[in-house]
Amino acid sequence: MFKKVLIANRGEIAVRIIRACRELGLETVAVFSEADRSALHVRYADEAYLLGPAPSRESYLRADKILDIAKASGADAIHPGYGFLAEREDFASKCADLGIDFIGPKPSSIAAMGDKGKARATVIKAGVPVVPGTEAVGNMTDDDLLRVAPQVGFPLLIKATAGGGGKGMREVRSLEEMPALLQSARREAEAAFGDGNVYLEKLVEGARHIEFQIIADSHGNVIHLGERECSIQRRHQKLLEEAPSPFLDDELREKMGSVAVKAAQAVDYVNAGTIEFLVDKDRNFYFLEMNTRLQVEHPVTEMVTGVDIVAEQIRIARGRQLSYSQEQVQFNGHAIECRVNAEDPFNNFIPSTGRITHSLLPTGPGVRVDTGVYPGFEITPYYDPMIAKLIVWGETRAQAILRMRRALEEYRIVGVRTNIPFHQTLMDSHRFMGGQFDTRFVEERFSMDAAASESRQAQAEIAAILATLAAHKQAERSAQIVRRNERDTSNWKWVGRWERMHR
Ligand code: MV4
Repeated sequence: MFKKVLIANRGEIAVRIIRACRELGLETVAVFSEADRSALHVRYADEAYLLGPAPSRESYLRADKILDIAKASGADAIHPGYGFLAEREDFASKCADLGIDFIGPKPSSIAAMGDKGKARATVIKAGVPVVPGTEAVGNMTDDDLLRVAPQVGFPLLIKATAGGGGKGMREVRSLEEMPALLQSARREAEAAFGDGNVYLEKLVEGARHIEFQIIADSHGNVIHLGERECSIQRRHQKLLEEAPSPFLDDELREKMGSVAVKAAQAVDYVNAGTIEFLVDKDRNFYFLEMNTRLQVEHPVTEMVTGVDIVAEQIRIARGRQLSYSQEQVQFNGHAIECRVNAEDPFNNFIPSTGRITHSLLPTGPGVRVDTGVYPGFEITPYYDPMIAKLIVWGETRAQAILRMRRALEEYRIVGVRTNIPFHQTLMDSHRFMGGQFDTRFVEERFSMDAAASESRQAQAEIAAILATLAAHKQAERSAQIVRRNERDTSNWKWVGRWERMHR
């Protein structure tokens, strides 16, 4: 059983993983680039080793150097975090070859889900619904694709087999425009992944992006920890996630959750993973892809389930059984995460770099901040612009929104521009408050200008409305301490009895 974990990552997620290791009494080894000499994850770990120059390809993507450091430092496990080497089948196998435990899924599961065409075929066999489209595995020629396109139906999407993140994706409205779009999709996929292979899916319009957290142990136990609503994104970059989704009820949650478990089982999945679904207006849901890693937005699931997902990952990698059965997983309240990025929301979200001179973190009831930066740290252009995740918990969605508004107001970061004003505007948007949004919301229906002109008076009114809504929801809940069907009389009579009993 391993005792020393190398964290093959940087920033907030490296710090998050080191925290879990510390609680479990495990020693930690950090790795860092020349730009990250004074980074928080380096200070926080027991030991730290230089990888190389700032660019990822010369540092955090150097699998060979990371494995050398693991051997030299006596680390007997590696946690890859997200991004970088997290979903590289060859890296996971190399760890195994060297007798180092990879805290993540088996290489074969990474490979099976990494090829999106293969993933589709695999989950279809397991009875998981996918968007209608091509079902053949392997390379299809343009002629093949043009022949089946009318059967799939228009509008459709060309997607890259090696894909993810919307790269190499093209919307096709008619057969006539398809040859040119095939060519540009293949070119983009080839440039991004070194693989120009593509497949087709019918376009699902106005869909929400809802994903399920899975955890699975090496003894065959697989459970889900509910869903995260991830529709608030811009150019395929998520900006806010919440749990539960305001769009699901218990029945649909149970149905999608058991399908998510089936999809994970289809690739013999072990450790933490995520099943992504599209959910259309009529509540039809379709498997999109599986992310075979810990995700950025895992904290919202932790907040509503009480499960420490990173600690579970470590326990699973040590060969232990899951700490929970599906029945033991209870959902409590509502959590929202805002990704705080060093970018200017008033200037087309262009990245902002520089030294953070001052910062004041929000705290207080129901507030969690996961960050990898501190005053004095310099934000460089080499890595992802995300500098912190602000996560809040509330008993209801309305209370969580009120808390997020309060926490965003408390948050001070001086030295770089951040997207905090974007999140503040979002918290005041009626559509967001009402849960009425899909994946097009930020790009098509949201504007920073409209909000900038809104008066403070209007903002105060919104706060009052939300507070009333939160209070109402709470009153409603206290009137429903006994479940609806188990009660033999009306809510009002029941509340009367309850009050008499407690006089
Ligand atoms: C889709 C879709 C509509 N119909 N597939 C975008 C990235 C990739 N992971 C899958 N994506 C989509 N696939 C069908 N058949 C719409 C999207 C999509 C999307 C999905 C999730 C989150 C944000 C999105 C934004 C635009 C489009």
